[in-house]
Amino acid sequence: MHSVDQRGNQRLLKRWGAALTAVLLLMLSGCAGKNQRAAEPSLLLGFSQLGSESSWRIGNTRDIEEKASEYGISLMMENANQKQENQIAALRRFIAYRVDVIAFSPIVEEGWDNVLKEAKQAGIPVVLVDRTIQTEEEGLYVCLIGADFYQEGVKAAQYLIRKANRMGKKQLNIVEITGTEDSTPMRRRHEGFMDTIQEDGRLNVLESVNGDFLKSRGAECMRYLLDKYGAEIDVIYSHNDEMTLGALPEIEKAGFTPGKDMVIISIDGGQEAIDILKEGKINCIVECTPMLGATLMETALKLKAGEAVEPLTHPEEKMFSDEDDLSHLVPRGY
Ligand code: GYE
Repeated sequence: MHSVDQRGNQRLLKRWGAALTAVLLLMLSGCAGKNQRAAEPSLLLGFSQLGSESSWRIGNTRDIEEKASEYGISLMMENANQKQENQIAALRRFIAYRVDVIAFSPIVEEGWDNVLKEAKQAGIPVVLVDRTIQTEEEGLYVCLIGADFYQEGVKAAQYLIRKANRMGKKQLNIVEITGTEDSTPMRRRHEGFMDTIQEDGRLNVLESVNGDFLKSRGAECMRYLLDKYGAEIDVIYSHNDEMTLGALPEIEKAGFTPGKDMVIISIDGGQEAIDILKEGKINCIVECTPMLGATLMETALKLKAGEAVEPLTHPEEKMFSDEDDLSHLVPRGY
């Protein structure tokens, strides 16, 4: 026989026990859910990065890695160290691995048909990031997420026309240091610039040389141009910050003040170049943002779900120059 008190205590214990079991079960099921999610990510994305040639590229790689983890996407990232053959090999590994979506930043525009046909046969959608490609066959990739490089060239030229007006000169001699041969940004930044300055009789291009988007090559190109043209050079149009950063010390070593004796125009807008723009040694930087990761992840998720995606996405881009108040610029993040 139990007393009334004893029965009451037992009932209380039972109730607490049940509550405790429920809480434990809930916690366990929560853990299982999490483990399950970690073991089975929503999507496997293979991304072939072209290299590590610039702070733009390093910022782009970091952004894609960060956004993949934010979106719960499992990322296979491969770096091709500036070689197309390494990128093709990476794409083949992604196909063999049967990833859900392939994305890559093509180093050059031509030469992708075969490997992309293999991806198509395997039923794996391909997204181009940053640069585009030329193919003989249509439908070898789904979409492109990247900047409007032609417009970047136009903006650089429009700045120069305004600068020429302010300088009041009859003629300005330009040297151009271009990016990687046969790459989209090299081709379009050149075309946009040339098409725009064509309308202005004062602007004269002395020579275009190839700097491969590299700082060391930017310095080499600048030494060559200074040897050949010296004080004749009024303007340097460089296709990226890295080459600009290589060229500036050479200009100074040759006895000229960049930003004053020579107008310096660059593209990208990484922190180091922006700081030099603020010092006055660069006159204008056309922004090219490497932050393409979020759009890539959203696109990949849509493709996995069988939804339609935008065939072309250009990020919004600004310009920074000696025409602006740059004191409130937030840190660039690359
Ligand atoms: O401007 C340059 C990088 O393709 C937009 O490649 C990219 C370019 C960028 O190496 O710095």
